[in-house]
This record gives sequence, C-alpha cells and structure tokens, in this order.
Amino acid sequence: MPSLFDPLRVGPWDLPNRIVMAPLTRNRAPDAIPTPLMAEYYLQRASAGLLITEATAISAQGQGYADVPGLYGTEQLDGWRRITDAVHAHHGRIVVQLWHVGRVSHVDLQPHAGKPVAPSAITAKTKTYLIKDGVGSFAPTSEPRALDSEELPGIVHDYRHAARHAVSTAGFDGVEVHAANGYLLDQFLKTGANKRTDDYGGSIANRARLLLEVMRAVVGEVGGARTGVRLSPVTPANDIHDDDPQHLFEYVVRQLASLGLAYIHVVEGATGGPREIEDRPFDYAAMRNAWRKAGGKGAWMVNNGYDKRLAEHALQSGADLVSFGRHYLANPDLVTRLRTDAPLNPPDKSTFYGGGAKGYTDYPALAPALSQALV
Ligand code: 8OZ
Repeated sequence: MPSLFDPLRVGPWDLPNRIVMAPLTRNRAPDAIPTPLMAEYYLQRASAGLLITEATAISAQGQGYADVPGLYGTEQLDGWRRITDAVHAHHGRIVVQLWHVGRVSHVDLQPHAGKPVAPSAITAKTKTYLIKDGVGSFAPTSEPRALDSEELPGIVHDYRHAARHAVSTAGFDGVEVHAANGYLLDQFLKTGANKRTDDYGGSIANRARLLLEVMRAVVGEVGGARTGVRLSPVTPANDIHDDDPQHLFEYVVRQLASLGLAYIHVVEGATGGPREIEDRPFDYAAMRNAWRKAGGKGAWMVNNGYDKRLAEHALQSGADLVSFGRHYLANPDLVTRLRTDAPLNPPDKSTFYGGGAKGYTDYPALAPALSQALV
C-alpha cells in the first residue's frame, strides 16, 4: 500500500512524496507583483512533493482581490522567476495556479473601473477583499456583465499566454488551471451562475465548453504532462451551485481523459469547510472511476480537511496525492512533521490575508536536531 512518504512520478516530475501544498491566497503581492518575501515563504516549503502557488491572475480582468499576484506583466513574471529559482535551488517543484475570478470581483479592481465579467449578469452573494490606504476590508462583489460569445476566444488566449510565460519565462514546472470555488470556469460549468442560451450555456456539454477549450489551449502550450486542473463539484464557495454536479463532473473528467494531464485536483465538500454537505451529496469515487475508465492516467489529487490518518486512508482507496492547505500554511516542514508524528503549529486566521512576515514566513520549523532525532 502506498504511503504519503513514497515517491511518485507524475508527468516529468519525480515527486519525493505524495504531500502537496494546496493553493492558498495570501494577498501579499502589492501591485500584483510577487515579492522576495513570497520567495522565502515558498522555499521554506520546498520539501513538499509539489508546491501549487496561490491563485494567480492571467489578466487584469481576471483580478478580484487586492494584492494577489498576476502573471500577465513583465515585472510579475520576473518576480515569479525569482521564486521558482529559489524553490529549484532547494530541490523543490512548483506549479502556478492560473486564475480568472469572473464575477467574483469589484469595479475598483477592474480595468477602467468596468464591470466584472461572468457567463450571465447575476451578482454573486459573496465578498471580495480590498485594501484602501493600507487598510484591508471585505466588500460585496460588484454586479457583473455577461460576456459576449465573441469575447471568449480572448479569454482562452489569456490562459494560453499565461501558461506559456509561466513555464518559459517564469520558470514554473507546470500550471494548474483553477476551475474551482465559484470563479470564472466554475461559473460557466454550473447552472447557478450560467443562464446562457448560446453554445456555452444550457446542456452539460455546452457549460463545459469553455473549460475544455481552455484546457486544450493550455495543454497545447505546455503539454498535458505539465498541466493539472482543480475542480470543486459541490462547494458553495462564492455563491455557486449546480443542479446535477454528479453528471456534470463525470462528463468533465471523461472529456479531460484524452489530454494526458499530470493530475486532477478535487476539492471534496465545502472548500475550507465541511467535507460532507447535507443537501449536496457527491460520489467522488464514481468521478474518479469515470476518469480512469475513459483512459485518464494522471494522478488523482484530493483536498480538503485532510490529516495524516485520513490522507493515508485516501491513498489506500485510490488517491495518488493529497494536498494540504491550512496545515501547510502553518508548518513549513509539514513533510517531516507528518513523517514523525510531530505536533503541528496551529494556523492563525488573523494573518491569512494581507500583511507581512507575521503569520507568513515566521511559522517555526522543528529544530534541526529534533527533526533529525525523530527521523
Ligand atoms: C480565499 C480568499 C480569496 C481567494 C479560492 C482563490 O478559494 C481562492 C481564494 C480563497 O480558490
């Protein structure tokens, strides 16, 4: 039976273990430019099997929160290059999460103070995060406008362009397309946000069209073996829901199976919340079986509320990788701590979003002598 500490080959990557750092939004990139402090944070965690960066905007239109990084400007790419160099110098592997927020944005964050874009003009009952005069606050998202079908090739182009520069300019080992948590691609997928009457709305095949176009474009740029995707079938995050997620997501993974992806990353339950949602049941094993049956060969990565016991159980039940969010945030040496059953630092919620080194790069690792003794 595989353990969390067994190596795994995924695409071109030799992962030393099956422990992945989940994407975590931290709002510490003023003007969307990654900083040296961010390099410190990621390199501290380089012993993970794989690091997935915080969600990173593919375009100015894809921005929805203050001080989240981007991947569409030279300074942004240069900032990321310093981070990937630091991680590689520490023998780690790092992919960037490609993000377009869609309707989860605010006019203050949009080019020319325009309306955020969405499949349909339906406001999400959720909040975004703004920083004004150095003070952060949560604000309701703005009313979006429905994207014209003529604009969709431009969005696919933005993903393609971001993926190309992520690998060739910023030095990432690959990319993860963020199609979860109620952002643009999830908005297109799900009936709660997509009321379109064109080829991108209505049937499951139509609602999945934009995601599949984006995936083919990204794979065409960087190769399937360097591409993953994150899905969250039933999360209520950002006011999203679907009437029939089981059929929707089984269709999506069947369509993705021929692309030779590195991995599928599934958020089980409510992102950052309960793994079971009473009125939103979902059979994740059936989703995985649909992917395998259709020829999907990449790794199956699971996420949400895992601890060591649950993670080992998931590996025994057919998962290949487990991603950890809050535990990774608070434990730079999570691999050693899990291996040695050492106590975990608790995460401090008050420093999740925004700020500096406090609650970011100052979580202690075990003393080297102690971690040596425990191994
Ligand atoms: C927390 C705060 C802001 C954004 C996600 C990118 O849920 C996020 C996010 C999380 O995927």
